[in-house]
Amino acid sequence: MTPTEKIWHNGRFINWEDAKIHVLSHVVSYGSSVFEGIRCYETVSGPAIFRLREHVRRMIDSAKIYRMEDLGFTAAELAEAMIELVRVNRLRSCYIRPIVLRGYGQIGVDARRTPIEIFIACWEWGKYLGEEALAEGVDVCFSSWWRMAPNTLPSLAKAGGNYLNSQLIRMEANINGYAEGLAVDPFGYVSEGSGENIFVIRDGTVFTPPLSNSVLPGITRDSVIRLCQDLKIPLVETAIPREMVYIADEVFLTGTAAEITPVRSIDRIQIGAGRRGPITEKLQEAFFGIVHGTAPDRYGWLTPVEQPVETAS
Ligand code: PPE
Repeated sequence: MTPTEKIWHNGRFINWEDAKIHVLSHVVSYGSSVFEGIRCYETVSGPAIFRLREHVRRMIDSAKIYRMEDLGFTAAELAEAMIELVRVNRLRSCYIRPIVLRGYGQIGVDARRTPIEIFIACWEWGKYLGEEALAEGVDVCFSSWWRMAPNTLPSLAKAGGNYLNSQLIRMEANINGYAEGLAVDPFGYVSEGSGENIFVIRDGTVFTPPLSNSVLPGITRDSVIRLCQDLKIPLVETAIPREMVYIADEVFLTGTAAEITPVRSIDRIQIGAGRRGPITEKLQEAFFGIVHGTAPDRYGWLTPVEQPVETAS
C-alpha cells in the first residue's frame, strides 16, 4: 500500500503516519469497530465516489447495531469528510476506508463509556482478486468454515469482528491455491465469499441469497439487483443449496473491492464454459459504464469530487 498524505480523524486532517491509537483501545482487545470500503473512480469528468450515501448509511447502521448511537457527526458531515479527503490527497481514483472504533478509556467488555473515534483513510487500490480476474474469472472453493449463525454476530453490520471469520475463510482458500473462499450459512445454504456477495445464474435467471442467509447487505449486490431489473434479466433472491453453484451456467462475486468478478471453477469443478459468461459480461458492461462515466449515471450513484485547480507558481 502506498501511503497518501492525509487521514481524517474526528473532524480534522492529520498526517498519514500520525493516525495512531493506544494499544489498550477497546477495539484492539474486543474487535469493536465498524467500517466501510468505498471506491472513488476516475471518470471522464473527474473523480467520483460510488454510492457514497449508501455506504455512509450502512456505516451508521452498523454503528447503531453496536450501540454506537452518537458518532458526533451527521451522515452529511461524514460524506463531506470523505469527499474532502480525496480532494486533499489529490487522488484520481482510490479506495476509501472509514473506520469507527471504540477507543481508549475504559477496560472491560462493556463498551459504552469508551470514546468513539472515527478515522477515514484512502489509498490507491487495484484489482482485488488479481489483474486477470475480471475478464478470465477466478478459481474458488467452499471453505470448511461457515458464516456466522443468526443471533451470534450480526451479518448486516460491517463490523471488524466479522472479519475474523472472513480471515479464516480467505487464508484457508489462499493456502490451498484458490483466489477466494465461499462459505455456507449454519443451515448449509450458500452465504457469501470472505469479502463478496455471490450470484448464481442458470437458464437465464440470476439467483442470490437473501439477507437472512448471513450475508452483508452489499452495495454492489444492490447495484447488480437494480441493473438486472433495468436490463430485464430475471432475478430471484432465494436460499441456494450448495450443489446449485456447481451446475450453474455462470457464477460471479460482487464487492466494492472485487467489483463484478466472474468465477470459472468451484472446488475444481468447472462452471459453465469455464470463463466469463454472457450475462456476467452484460452486467459488467452496465456497471463499469456507469462508474467510469461513459454511460449516463441514471440512478445518481456518483458523487463528483472537485479537484483543486493547480495554479502555476
Ligand atoms: N460480503 C462481505 C463479507 C464483504 O466484506 C463485502 C465487502 C461484501 C460482501 C460486498 O459488499 P459491498 O462492498 O458493499 O458491495 N468487502 C469489502 C472488504 C474488502 C477487504 O478485503 O477489506 C470491500 O469489497 O470493500
